[in-house]
Amino acid sequence: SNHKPVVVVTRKLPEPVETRMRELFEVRLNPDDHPFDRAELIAAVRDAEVLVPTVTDRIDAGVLSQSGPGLRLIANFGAGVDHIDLASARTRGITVTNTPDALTEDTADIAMALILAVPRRMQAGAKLLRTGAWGGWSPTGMLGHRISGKRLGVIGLGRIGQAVARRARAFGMAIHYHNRRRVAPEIEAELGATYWESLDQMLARMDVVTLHCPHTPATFHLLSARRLALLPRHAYLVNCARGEIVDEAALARMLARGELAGAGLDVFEHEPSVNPALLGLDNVVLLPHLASATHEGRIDMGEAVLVNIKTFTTGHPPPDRVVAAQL
Ligand code: 8YV
Repeated sequence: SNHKPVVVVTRKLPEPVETRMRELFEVRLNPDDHPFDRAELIAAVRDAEVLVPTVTDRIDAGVLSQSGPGLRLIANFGAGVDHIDLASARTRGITVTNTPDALTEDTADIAMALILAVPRRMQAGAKLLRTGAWGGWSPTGMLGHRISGKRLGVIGLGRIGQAVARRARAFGMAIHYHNRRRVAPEIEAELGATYWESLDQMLARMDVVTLHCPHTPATFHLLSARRLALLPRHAYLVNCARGEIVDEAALARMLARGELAGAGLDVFEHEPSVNPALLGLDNVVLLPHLASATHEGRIDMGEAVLVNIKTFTTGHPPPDRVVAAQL
């Protein structure tokens, strides 16, 4: 048929992605890239047959309750879908897809960069230099900690977790992991990875811990104050997943008191605000949710969204289904 599905895109996407979308669909874009407020989101779910949201759109049950009968697909631009009420989408027969493969390597690169930057004190060193306080090289100046030979605990050994583990192994780290389920023996063998069924027991033995699980009701504050306290004082924490997985206030308190050695954070519990107690610390590297932010990655993400929409709207199951509703 000639019917072009009405696709509402909540944020400005890279030019080539928008051009391709315009060719294929009846598309409503957001040219000035302002984040939609609740009223705009409700208008979007009322009008759209396909909604393309991002992490900044809270598609909760209340918003979905206003959706029109035409809304059949939410094709998320991004991997994490914690901003979408999946149960409510399922109940309403709305399929949800994401873009899991497009950002794996870029996100793993930033996690690895933080695993290097924090123990090697790059933030403190850069500050020393830029404030004119650097007095020159000294045998005891700017000492950090070696990462090779140390233990990395990966929480969530999925696509991104495995890509980080592969990198860390190349840097000489020993890979440990906690996951809902043990991964395939070939993957454990390739990574030389040790499985810990007990997260608590793993935490107590790690030098660096990196988070790569999704944010779900089961992982909210997975690293609670109690669990953070299980980490050795010399341990570092890296989070490129979701801020909500860590009790950010407890983490900030512990870092300030020297109860943890440092942290590298690309995500925060209440983005875009960041716990003020973190801002003054030299033992943390704070990044503005940029782990997937490459020109190439955004094109790949757009491509994945297009494939999911095209497949779905031509009557086939899309490749990246998170919620598979009846077609
Ligand atoms: C994405 C992210 O760019 O994919 C994710 O889960 O957190 C980001 O890096 C964002 O989701 C876009 O919606």
